[in-house]
Amino acid sequence: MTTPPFDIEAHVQRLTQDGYTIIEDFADAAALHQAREALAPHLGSHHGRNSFEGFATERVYTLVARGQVFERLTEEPRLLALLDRFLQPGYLLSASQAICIYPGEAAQGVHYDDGFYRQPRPRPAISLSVIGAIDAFTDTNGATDILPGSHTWSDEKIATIDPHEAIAMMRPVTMPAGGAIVFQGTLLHRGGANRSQAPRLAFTNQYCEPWGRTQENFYLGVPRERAAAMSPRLQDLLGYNIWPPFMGQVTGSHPLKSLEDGWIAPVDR
Ligand SMILES: O=C(O)CCC(=O)C(=O)O
Repeated sequence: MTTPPFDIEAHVQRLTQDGYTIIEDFADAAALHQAREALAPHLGSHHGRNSFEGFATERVYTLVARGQVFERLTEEPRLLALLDRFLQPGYLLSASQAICIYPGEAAQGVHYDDGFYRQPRPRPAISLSVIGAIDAFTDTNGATDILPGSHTWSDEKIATIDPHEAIAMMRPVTMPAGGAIVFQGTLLHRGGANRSQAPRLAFTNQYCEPWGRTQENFYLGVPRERAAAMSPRLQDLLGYNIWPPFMGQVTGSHPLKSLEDGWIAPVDR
């Protein structure tokens, strides 16, 4: 079976109009297998600490540093080509995690991913998110629920809409294993309730404008040797670059210098 060519303009149009788009063949079977293997040691030991993380949900943070498969998924060329159309050059990886929603989990609170930047809406998204299905997303297993078109809503509309009406407008993103939804940081959504008998495993990354503070502090979370071994594009996404004229400098130097062998912070000399 041949895969249809990637129609970037159609994806850009859907992201612009509806606030989301789906790449059905985002990860192939080999990548899914590698993702499961890489995640296995980290799953089965803990649950979320609050209703947002999900009491019957397991999250594995700093995913980008937990296996080469996640490095590849983080810099997937079609995804980056889409992000290039919405975020300024130099955009950053803001969050990277696996989310396993177990049977019995309730639906998450409705939210939008760039809400913590606290800038008035309507406005362009400050981040974009990708959620990839390692298990197929079905009507019952906790598929992400989205509210199409809500990326354009004002603060007032979000504050005043009847919550029942908003929830009635939501729809689950059903997609095969390997599919991924890409959506604007302004789109209302939630992790769905898992009413099935099996877990729902997904990976998700968020990418933010180059001037924004990232959710995860990857300088501390990703070991320096691991960051040094990553591709230049990933190093850039992790913040090892300058956003002109000098955001991101390290004691007056380019941050990539800090990944060189034997580098010691000059403050100690
Ligand atoms: O797991 C999901 O489907 C969505 C999770 C989510 O939106 C979040 O944690 O911010």
